[in-house]
Amino acid sequence: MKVLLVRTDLRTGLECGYVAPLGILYLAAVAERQGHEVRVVDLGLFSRVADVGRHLENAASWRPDVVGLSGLSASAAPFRIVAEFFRRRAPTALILAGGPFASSENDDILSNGWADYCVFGEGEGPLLAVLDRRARGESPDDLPALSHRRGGAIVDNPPRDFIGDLDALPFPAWRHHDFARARWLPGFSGYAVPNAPV
Ligand code: B12
Repeated sequence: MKVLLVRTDLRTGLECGYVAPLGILYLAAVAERQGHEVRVVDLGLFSRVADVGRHLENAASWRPDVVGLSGLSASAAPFRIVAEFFRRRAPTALILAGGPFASSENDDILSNGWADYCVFGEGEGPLLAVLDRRARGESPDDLPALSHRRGGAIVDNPPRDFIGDLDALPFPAWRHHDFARARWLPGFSGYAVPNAPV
């Protein structure tokens, strides 16, 4: 599967400045380990609208099978714009949302049609399970840690267990990070308490 992972937090939108998108770099690493092709677009790197547009156009022309969107709640506005962009420019792609915004405001995302599925909490297991189902042409509707819209209602599936052995995870796929633009690397972790208050 061709998997495009997009960080929707724009550079200028947040108070504390740029931090590397650790979550989607972990997701890129596990997806690549399973043999999927991955591209990452980190909108946090760009402050010019023209650059954002160019990178999104390039990504859409790659024709991803699955688009994974990641962002903070503070970035709801760009999240919406990016989601609507991929609905138009990659109409056959499945759109999956994860990270803090999708974990806390999945009903907003799903009822507006900005994603087909929201993942809450740790994303590695759910992402691989969705890719596996998608590759086999099967529905991910019943997978744990996912929510989706059915009719007028939002269906929240039960959560997954936290990852038991963090050492089994590959390192983040740093080759997707643009070190020329951003050298600051975080040394934090939210595993087992994803998206919980600091
Ligand atoms: C460490 C940390 C920081 C650090 C570094 C952050 C970083 N990006 O590296 C510092 C101190 C700099 C920081 C700053 C801020 N933070 Co902070 N931070 C955290 C903390 C404690 C852990 C984040 C982390 O590194 N997780 C590890 C990575 C690997 O996990 P992850 O990014 O969540 O990704 C996983 C899942 O979310 C999921 N996932 C993510 N994206 C996607 C996409 C798809 C498609 C899928 C399927 C899954 C998926 O899978 C990933 C792998 O398991 C969390 C609380 C927590 N326990 O999660 C708050 C948290 C993320 N921060 C928060 C906030 C508000 C901020 C600030 C906006 C504060 C401010 N006012 O400036 C800034 C924004 C910084 C920025 N530019 O991103 C909120 C976000 C709330 C929300 N709903 O948006 C959180 C959740 C805390 C809270 N509950 O209030 N933060």
